[in-house]
Amino acid sequence: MKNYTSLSDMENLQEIISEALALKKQNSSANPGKGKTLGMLFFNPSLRTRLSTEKAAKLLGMDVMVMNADKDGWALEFEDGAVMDSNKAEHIKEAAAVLSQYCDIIAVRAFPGLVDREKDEQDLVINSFKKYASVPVVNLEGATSHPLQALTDAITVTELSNRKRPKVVLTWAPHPRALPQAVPNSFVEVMQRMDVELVITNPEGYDLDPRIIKITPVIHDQNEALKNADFVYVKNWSSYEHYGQILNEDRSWTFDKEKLDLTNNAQVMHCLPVRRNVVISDEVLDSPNSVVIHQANNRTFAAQAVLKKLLSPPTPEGGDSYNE
Ligand code: AN0
Ligand code: CP
Repeated sequence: MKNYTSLSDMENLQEIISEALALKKQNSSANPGKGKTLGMLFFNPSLRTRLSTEKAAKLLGMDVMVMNADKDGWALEFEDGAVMDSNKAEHIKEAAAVLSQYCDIIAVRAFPGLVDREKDEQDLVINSFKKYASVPVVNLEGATSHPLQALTDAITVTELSNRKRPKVVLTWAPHPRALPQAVPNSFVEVMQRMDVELVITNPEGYDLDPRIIKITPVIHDQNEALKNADFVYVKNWSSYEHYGQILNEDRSWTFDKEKLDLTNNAQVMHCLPVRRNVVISDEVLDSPNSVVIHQANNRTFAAQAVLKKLLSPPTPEGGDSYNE
């Protein structure tokens, strides 16, 4: 594997889920990361991604350097050919090349602006690192995807499912701030690669990118969609159609006990951070149905499996080489 910036970088989902679960059982591992350094750049806040990825790297024997790039780094210019006479002090070309001298893997978090859809879809920060770094790049949540969260979610469903083809419902929930579509996009993409019955439910105007939805059913009646669900993944996102806007804050979409009662005693997932009693009620989050902490724990093993794969020597057949 050359990079992990999108789910499509991961050819064999089942293999990497098994690897992550084996690493989870193992507790410690051989040290494929000894003498190697992971550099993490955060352009936005994080709790889980930052700490679970650092922990994963250390479990593999790696050294870790973390920078809050938005606060501590030079303001970066991403435009090719820019005349840099304003507030941007450093070009991504030098920044990525220099980081590649210090790090064996570079991991980056950079949220979308949620104003200009075409611009966000270029995922400029992650893709520029990919273009100008000479080492593998890992997406720690970019403008349109969060593949490490999605791998975690696939691992969690695999681990906790007690039936052959569980019904998995992704439901929108209200939130006071405009949030990206990255988490639901990646969740849908990864579930489409699993043996599950996936249903998406959201209010009118909140349909995700049709290129992500593909043939997955979208039901605008939440109560209808929740029927017989074995897993419910709750998440807010801002409108894709009316890009970045909050069209409604309808609290009738909050996932509470009444909604849970419509399901097949579903296990309730959320990537966290979650706003209690807006997105999910206290009663549900504090009930045995909530698996959000179990899910957050799995972030470590997802990251460990991905970092391990990126550290493994290129295969002679090519494909996994990252030195071309
Ligand atoms: C972010 C989001 O929805 O993409 C990060 C989630 C992992 N959430 C918030 O900003 C609250
Ligand atoms: N789920 C997740 O990515 O959490 P953080 O934003 O805290 O990293």
